[in-house]
Amino acid sequence: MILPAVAAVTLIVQLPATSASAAPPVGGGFSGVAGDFNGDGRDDIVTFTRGTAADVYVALSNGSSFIGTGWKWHNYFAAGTETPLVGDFNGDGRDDIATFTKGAAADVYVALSTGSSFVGTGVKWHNYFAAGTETPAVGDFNGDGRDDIATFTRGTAADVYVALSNGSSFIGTGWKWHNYFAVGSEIPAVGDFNGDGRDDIATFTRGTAADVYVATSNGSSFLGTGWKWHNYFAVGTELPSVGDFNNDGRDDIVTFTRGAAADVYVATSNGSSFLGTGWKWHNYFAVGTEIPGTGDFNNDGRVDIATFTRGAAADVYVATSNGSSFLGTGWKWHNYFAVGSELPQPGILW
Ligand SMILES: [Ca+2]
Ligand SMILES: [Ca+2]
Ligand SMILES: [Ca+2]
Ligand SMILES: [Ca+2]
Repeated sequence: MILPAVAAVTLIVQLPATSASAAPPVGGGFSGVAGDFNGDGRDDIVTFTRGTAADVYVALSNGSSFIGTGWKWHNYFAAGTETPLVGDFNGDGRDDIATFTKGAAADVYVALSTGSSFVGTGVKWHNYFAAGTETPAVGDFNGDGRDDIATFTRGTAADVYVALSNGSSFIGTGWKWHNYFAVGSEIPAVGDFNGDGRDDIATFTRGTAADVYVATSNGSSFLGTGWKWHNYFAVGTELPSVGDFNNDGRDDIVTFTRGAAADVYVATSNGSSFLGTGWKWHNYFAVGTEIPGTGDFNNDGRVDIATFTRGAAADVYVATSNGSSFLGTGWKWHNYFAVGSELPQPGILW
């Protein structure tokens, strides 16, 4: 048991920051939305080593920093190249973790948070969901307080399937909630964009068109085809995500240019479209190939942003929302978390 763990740790430490960040991340996508693992209202951070060690570490927010180094909450979850995601699957107010094997098996496992660890090894919540190279996602699509799972086939089929949580498993196989959404290599995301308590879906075309479409949940399907909520957002290869940045109950969208500019733009939802073009909320955040994400880390109701340098430095920075911009440059909330090429959440990874 010790040998693989030691070998994996050694490999991670030896990876230089540049090559670690440049490595292809997941192949399937990470939403970039944080979880509150101890249920105190402040969003926390988690990192998955994957590989043979498959360790899961958590650091908890105290409102001004993430505390805990080497706090292992699970010692075997999301092995190999599985895709781990975060959500409150049993609706107890503490966010849990799920992992999707994808491929031919397409199994989905969940480990539930106790507030200080994730319990359960090999607890299968679905035995055929997000097959092949589909993109899984998490959200409460029927608004019952338990997070459910969705999967986007993308490509030419562009189907979207949902399986609903009953608190101990995900129910439904082949429940198609939309038959043409997130086409080709578009980037899908989940959020409650109209503020009715049910999570909806968005898709970002990126590139030169940079269109953003939304389909809203009615509790049993996603409505709307070609409903364009923004016509120029997340241009080129920018990384988009979602969050309620102004705390009006409707989820908004954010995009990170990264690179040398490292600009962060937001467009806010009015319930039927995203408003604002070129509204820069931060002018230097998530530099180069850092991994950004969103979460309400100080529990003031406004969703903030975080960025992970990974590599050998493994620093984590946060900028907090004041409702119209993100405040803080160089506010380091953790100095050693998500080392090498580990997969942190919140983290937008494509
Ligand atoms: Ca639900
Ligand atoms: Ca909704
Ligand atoms: Ca909002
Ligand atoms: Ca906040």
